[in-house]
Amino acid sequence: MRVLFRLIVFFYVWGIFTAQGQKAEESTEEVKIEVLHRPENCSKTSKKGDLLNAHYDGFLAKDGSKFYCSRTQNEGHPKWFVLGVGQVIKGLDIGMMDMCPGEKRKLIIPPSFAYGKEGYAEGKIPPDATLIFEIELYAVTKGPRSVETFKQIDVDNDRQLSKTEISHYLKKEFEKDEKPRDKSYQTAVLEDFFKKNDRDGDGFISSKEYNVYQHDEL
Ligand SMILES: [Ca+2]
Ligand SMILES: [Ca+2]
Repeated sequence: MRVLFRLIVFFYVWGIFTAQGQKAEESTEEVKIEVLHRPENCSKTSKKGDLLNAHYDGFLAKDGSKFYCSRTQNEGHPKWFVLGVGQVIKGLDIGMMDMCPGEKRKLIIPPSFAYGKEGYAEGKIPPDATLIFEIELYAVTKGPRSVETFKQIDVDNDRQLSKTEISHYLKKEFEKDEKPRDKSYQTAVLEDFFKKNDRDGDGFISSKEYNVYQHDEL
């Protein structure tokens, strides 16, 4: 209890201290999330490891100038990225959790969750910049290493994947593919998969070895 109390005091004092130190900047060190639009039907929301498809515009908080617009890139196609694994800046990883397809958000991201003291010259972001993102999320899909996929492959449900189970899964996946693949190709993929993922070399892929994103549900 005493430790907890001290921690609370510490964060309280630290909060006052940083608030005074940053009078000019409004941001306390957290990502602010403003939901601009949330669809009525929202059956699934984004989680760590999901593959997201979104458009976003980025602005500098200090003067509102736009430094990024996904609509002007890649022929206007929305961006795909995996959530929560550091493919995007930390502020986006945090601010895009629990979003449903069709939702729009505005995020205010302090420098410590964006490009920090260094800034990002290539992206025209100055040091210590607070960023504002306007996001429209189109799709949330299970990432390649999702819990669901693991369970689907693990036919005997012993929480590890044998070569037979993976080979069976690959065969089905390849059958869905439009281009037929021969057996040697499948074997090569399987061998390569084990070489890269069976880190303790026991001939099975454990949930931990499979799940590069360390889902906590497994
Ligand atoms: Ca198994
Ligand atoms: Ca293993």
